[in-house]
Amino acid sequence: MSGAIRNDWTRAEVEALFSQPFNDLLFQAQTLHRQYFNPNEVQVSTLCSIKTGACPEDCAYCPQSARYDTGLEREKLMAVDKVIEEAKAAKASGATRFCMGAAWRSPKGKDMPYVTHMVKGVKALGMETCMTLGMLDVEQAQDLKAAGLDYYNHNLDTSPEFYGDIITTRTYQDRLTTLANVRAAGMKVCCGGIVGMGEEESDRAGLLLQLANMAEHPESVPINMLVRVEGTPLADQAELDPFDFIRTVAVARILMPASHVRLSAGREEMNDQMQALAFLAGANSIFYGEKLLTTPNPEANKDMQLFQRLGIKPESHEVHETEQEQTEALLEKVTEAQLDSVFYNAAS
Ligand code: SAM
Ligand code: DTB
Ligand code: SF4
Repeated sequence: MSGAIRNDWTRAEVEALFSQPFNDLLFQAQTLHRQYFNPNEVQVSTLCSIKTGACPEDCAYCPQSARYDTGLEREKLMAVDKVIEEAKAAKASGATRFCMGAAWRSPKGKDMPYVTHMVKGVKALGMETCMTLGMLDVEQAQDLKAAGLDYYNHNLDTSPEFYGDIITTRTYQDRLTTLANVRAAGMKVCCGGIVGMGEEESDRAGLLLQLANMAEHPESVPINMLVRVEGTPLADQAELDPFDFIRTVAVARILMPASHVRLSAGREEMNDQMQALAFLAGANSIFYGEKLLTTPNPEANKDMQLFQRLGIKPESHEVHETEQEQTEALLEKVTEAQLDSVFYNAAS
């Protein structure tokens, strides 16, 4: 295994990686990981749900779909200044990237001024910005890029073959089109999926094959373990074998050696040993803070204790002077008056 970046993986190669003995797979993943990254650093992102619940889509895993009774309280789009306060708190507790998520099929025209102000305000704090707002058209992607958005998260979730069992309201191709629009606008891509939805190993291989054969690998690859939420169609899904989750992380690391692989949702149900194995398999990013979007995540100090026990340091995000100057200029445009007036009230 040379460690070169490849975009021509075959299904047989990916399935062979999954079939290896666990120790061989982990050794290979960790060896490659060390060619591209400091193995003792983990990137830290914090999530913020800027618009919660009442989503028209039918994603079978999701507590925010309006179609399932999950007892979730719906919330309107957050005010811009509140989002910036949350970002400041996330920065103070050590996050370098702030990821804003909305339970939308796609943003509407009237939403765009608010979300672009959020990007400008968070960027001005010197943090990396990420958003996940559903499908984007070409123009929306360009507007977000112009506002300074660094990353856009849009997951493929699973293999093309299993996808129709999980979501019927948007197609796999819709997702690929959004990802193409994000790339064309010049943003970094955050794209991954969920393990533990009842898929076969061949579906995990199918998802990773899609990601690894993109013309450019996603810079960030979130691997979520299904959070089984009462009221969703997947609430009673059988528990996943933890080693199958770790295998998926390891194969992602081998296929996309220069990408950050994020140990994403599901950490609340993982013990410290499992998380340590995920880091050994090549995961080098986490969501940090006691809430994901709507479900619990380990408390920040518990994560810091784990980092300390494992000798892991949070990866720093160097803000270069020119970048800082640019963001300060952006902040000047987001005047106090604008922030105060941007109190968005329409339910969307
Ligand atoms: N509405 C937007 C969309 O779907 O594109 C953005 C937010 S959505 C909550 C972002 C991602 O969170 C989904 O694509 C899915 O991978 C992940 N997710 C949602 N619910 C989850 C759950 N119960 N367990 C694990 N991952 C989940
Ligand atoms: C991703 O892949 N996982 C995050 C983020 N991208 C937006 C979301 C996880 C959501 C878990 C369920 C919830 O908290 O609502
Ligand atoms: Fe809506 Fe996103 Fe949840 Fe699907 S995953 S129901 S699009 S919030």
